[in-house]
Amino acid sequence: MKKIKSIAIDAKDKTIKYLKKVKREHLIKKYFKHNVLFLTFVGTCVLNSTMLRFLTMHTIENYLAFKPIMADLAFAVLLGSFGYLFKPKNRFTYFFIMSLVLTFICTVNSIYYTFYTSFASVSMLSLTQYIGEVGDAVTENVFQVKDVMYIIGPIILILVHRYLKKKDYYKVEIKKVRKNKFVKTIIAGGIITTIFCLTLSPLEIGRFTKQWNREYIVMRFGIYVYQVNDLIASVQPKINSMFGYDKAKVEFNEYFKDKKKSPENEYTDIFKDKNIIVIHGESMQTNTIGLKFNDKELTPTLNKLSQEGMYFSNFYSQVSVGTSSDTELTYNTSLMPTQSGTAFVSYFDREYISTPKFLKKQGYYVYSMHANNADFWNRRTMHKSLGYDKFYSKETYDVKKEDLVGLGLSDKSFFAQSVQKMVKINEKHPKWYGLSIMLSNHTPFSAVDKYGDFPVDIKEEKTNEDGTVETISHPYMEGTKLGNYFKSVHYADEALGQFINDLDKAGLLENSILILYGDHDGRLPKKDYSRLYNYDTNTDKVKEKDDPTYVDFDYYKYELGRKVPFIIWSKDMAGTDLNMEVTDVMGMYDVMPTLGNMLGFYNKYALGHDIFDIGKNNIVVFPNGNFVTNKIYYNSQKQEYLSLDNSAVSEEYIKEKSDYTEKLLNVSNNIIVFDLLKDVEK
Ligand code: GP9
Ligand code: MN
Repeated sequence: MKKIKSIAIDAKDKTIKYLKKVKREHLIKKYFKHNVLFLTFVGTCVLNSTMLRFLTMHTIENYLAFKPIMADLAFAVLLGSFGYLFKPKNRFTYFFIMSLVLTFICTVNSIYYTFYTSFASVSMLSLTQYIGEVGDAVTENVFQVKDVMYIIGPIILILVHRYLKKKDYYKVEIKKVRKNKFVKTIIAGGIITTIFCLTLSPLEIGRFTKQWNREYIVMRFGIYVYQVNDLIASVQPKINSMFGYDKAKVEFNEYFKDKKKSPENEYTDIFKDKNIIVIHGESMQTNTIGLKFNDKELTPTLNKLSQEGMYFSNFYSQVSVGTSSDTELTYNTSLMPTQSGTAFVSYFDREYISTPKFLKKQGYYVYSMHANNADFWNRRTMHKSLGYDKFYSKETYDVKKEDLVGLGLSDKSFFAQSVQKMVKINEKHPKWYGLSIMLSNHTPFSAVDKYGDFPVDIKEEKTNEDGTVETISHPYMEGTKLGNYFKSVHYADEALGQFINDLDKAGLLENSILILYGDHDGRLPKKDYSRLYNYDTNTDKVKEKDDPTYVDFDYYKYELGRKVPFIIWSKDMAGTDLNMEVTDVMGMYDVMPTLGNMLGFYNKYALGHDIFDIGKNNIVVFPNGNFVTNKIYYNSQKQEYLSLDNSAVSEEYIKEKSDYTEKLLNVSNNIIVFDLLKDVEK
C-alpha cells in the first residue's frame, strides 16, 4: 500500500515538474513551430470530416458534436504519426497522398449522401448495379460545389508546404529522432483514442459493431472511423467464405438429400392468386393481445384480427443481432440469421430462394414499403436480392415534421400514404403481394406525448364517509418502460386499425389476405414484467417474494413471453373453418413453408416446416442454440430445460433436438456464407 502511495506521489511530482518545464521552456510553442506540416495535416483532416457532417446531416447535434471531432482527431493523429517515419524531405509526399485519399472518401460520401441520405460502403463496390447507380450520381452531381470543396485539405497542405520550403524548414533528421517523434505521436493518438472510447455508451458500441445505421455511426465516430470499420466489415464475409467451402457443400447435400415435398393438405393452394398484404409489426408481442387497462382493450385491432382469423398463438421470431432485418430474412427465405454479422449488411450479394421470387414467377407484382431511410439495414440493396420489384422507402413518402413519432414517419401517416400507393398498384397489376414495415412502435418507446391517451395506471373508485365517490389512481405501469411500450403498442394498434379501415374503403380487402407478424419482442426489462404481474395497489410496490400470489418472472417466463403474433386474416374469414387458433409451437422460419403451401409454391431448401404438416412435432430453434418444442423450452447455455407440459423428457430427446438445432444453424449459416443456393435447381 505504502509502495503504491509513493509511486503515485512520484508520478504527481514528475508531472508537475514536466508541466513547469513545458511552461519555462515554451515547449508548446516549440512543438507547434517544429510540427507545422503534421498539425496542418491533422487540422485539415478534422476540418474536412466536420464539413462533411455539416453539409450532410443538418441537425444542431451534428454542428456541435464533440465525439466525432475527437474520433477524427484520434484517427488523424494515428495516421499522421507514420509521417515521422519518413525523412523530412519526403514527409510532405506522405501527408499529401493520405490527404488525397481522405478527401476522396469525403467527396464520395458527399455525393452518395445526396442520392441516398446515407454513407457509402466499400462492400457495395462489388455490386455492378451499385456502380451503375453511383455512376449516374457522379455524372449528375459532379459540378456541385459542396462535393468538391474537400479539396481544400490538400490545397492548404500544398500552400503550407511551399511556405515551409521557402523558410528552409526541412532540416535533416537522424533515424533515432524520427523514430522518437513517431513513437511519441502514436502514443498521443492512443491516448486520444482511449479517452474517446471511454465516452462511448453501450448503445453506441453496439451500433458501431453492427454497422447498419450508417448515419448514426458517422454522427458519433466521424467519417474516417466509419469507413475503416466499414472496410473491415466488408472484408470479413469474404474471409469467412474463403475456407471450408467443400465441407460445407458436403454437409449441405447430406442435409437436403432425402427431403421430399410433403403431400397436399387441406390448406394447399387456398390463397392462390389472392392479393397479399403483409404487415411487419415492429416490436409487437403476443402478450399484448387481450390485455386490458381500466377495462380498455390495449390492442383492439390485434384482438379482432386474432379472433376472426387464423391465429398462431405460440409463435416466435428467431432474430439475432440483425433484429428487424433478421426477421425479414427468415420470413422471406426460411433461413436463420448468420452467426456473425448480419445477412442484410454482410451477405446481401448471396443467392436467396425467397417468397417474392416464387410469387413473381406466378405473375405477382411484389413490393415492399417502409417510410424509413432506404439504407437502414441495407434494405435498398437487400430487398432487391430478395426479389422485390420495388421498395417504396422514405424518399417516396411525404415526411412532415408534425407526423414524426419515434424513429421517423408515424405509422398512421405511413399507412395513410401507403393506401394511396396501393390503390395505384391495384389498378396497374392483376395481382400483387406487398410488405408494409411499421416503425413507430420502436424502442425506446419514449415518444409518449405522441402515442395518444392510454393510461396504464389502475383506477379505483372510493366511497368517502360522506357518501361522495372519488376516483383514485395507482401508478402501476405509468412511468415504466413496459408501461410506455404499452402506450406505444396501443398507438401502433390504432394505426393498424385505421389502415384496415382505409384498405376496406378503397376496396382493397375484397380479394386480399392480410398477414401480420411481430418482428421481434420489445426487449423490455424483466423487472417491469415483475411489476406487471405482482403489483400491490396498497403499497404501490411489487409484492414480496414470500407472498403466496407472487409470480416469479424468471428466465423461462421471460423467454416464453417473447412470443410475437402471427395472424392470417381476411374480411370474410370469421366463422369459417379457417377461423381458428393454432397452438403448436411455430417459428418465423415456418412461415415460408406454411404460406408456400397456401399460395402454391415449394422451397426444398427451407429450414422450417409447414405447420399444418409438422403440427405438434415442430421445433423452433434460436440463433443462440436454445430451442422450444410443445414439450420443453431448452436453455443451451445452462443445458437445462423447462417442461411445458409437466412431463419429463428423456436425455435422448434433448440430445436429438440439440443435435438437430446445431446442425440446422450450421447448415443455414453455410448456405449464406458460402452462397450454396447459387448452384441448386430452383
Ligand atoms: C429500421 C427499423 C427498425 O428501419 O425497421 O429496425 P430494428 O431496430 O427493429 O432492427
Ligand atoms: Mn424491428
